[in-house]
Amino acid sequence: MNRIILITGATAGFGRATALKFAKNGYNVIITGRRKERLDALEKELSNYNIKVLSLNFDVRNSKEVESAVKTLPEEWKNIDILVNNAGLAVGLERIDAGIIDDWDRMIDTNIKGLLYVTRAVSPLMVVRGKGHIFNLGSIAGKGAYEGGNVYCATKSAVDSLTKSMRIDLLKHNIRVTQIAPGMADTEFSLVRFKGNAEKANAVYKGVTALTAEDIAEVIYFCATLPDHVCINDLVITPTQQADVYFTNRKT
Ligand code: NDP
Ligand code: 8X3
Repeated sequence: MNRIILITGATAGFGRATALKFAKNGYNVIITGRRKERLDALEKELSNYNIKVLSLNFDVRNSKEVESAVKTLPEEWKNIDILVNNAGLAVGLERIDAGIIDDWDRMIDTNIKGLLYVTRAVSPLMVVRGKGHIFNLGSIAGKGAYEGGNVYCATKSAVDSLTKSMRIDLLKHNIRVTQIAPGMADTEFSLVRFKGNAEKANAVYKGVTALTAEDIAEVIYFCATLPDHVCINDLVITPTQQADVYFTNRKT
């Protein structure tokens, strides 16, 4: 059996591009997400690459669903080499005094608790084998706060911190843990953040050549295919026109 990668949030953006990148390079791929029709379409597309594909349809916020999906994996699929904790979202950009509690809950439950549930289910499978590589999708939002980013930034700071502790906890088991912390990337991220308002979403990328999902997939593939003794701990990547969460050089 080829090497196996499990990607959360493979129905769009970084997750989808990562599934394609690894499939093209001979990995068997476990794709996960909530939108079943997208999983089905991607499964079909990935099957063109002479690899095996398995779809798992679950919500990372549901610990029971996550646990059961991983527990009931066919034996040969339990040898997961790479886990990409990618599923996540920002919802809203309200200042703290006007924040919408349901939006806060969605971000905390998905970006922090969901990542923990998936890691709790998958990491013991790596521990048993004494090898593995876990990627966590952080963000430059976890490195610096911005107006209205409050809870989203806090969830990504949590990912930053969890990545460090996961690397320590899993050290003696020979498991690599890498945070990828992107800046502005043109995916469905802003459409989700602005609840389907395309005008607001497009404005985020105005005058900037943003990162693409394929750029991030390329970086994940690079980190994953370095020699086994090399672990990239933390990789911050922005468009050339963006220095950090505050400074962006927009062309008008
Ligand atoms: P997209 O919106 O394009 O994709 C998000 C993916 O996450 C989708 O596949 C979605 O699948 C999945 N997802 C969301 N919520 C859940 C859930 N509850 N259960 C299971 N899957 C879920 O966004 P990106 O690809 O841009 O974002 C991926 C990650 O990268 C996120 O963690 C994001 O915070 C982070 N990031 C994004 C940046 C950007 O500018 N785009 C920059 C820095 C970090 P489905 O809806 O089918 O469940
Ligand atoms: C997404 C990047 O700067 O829009 O995590 O929060 S940012």
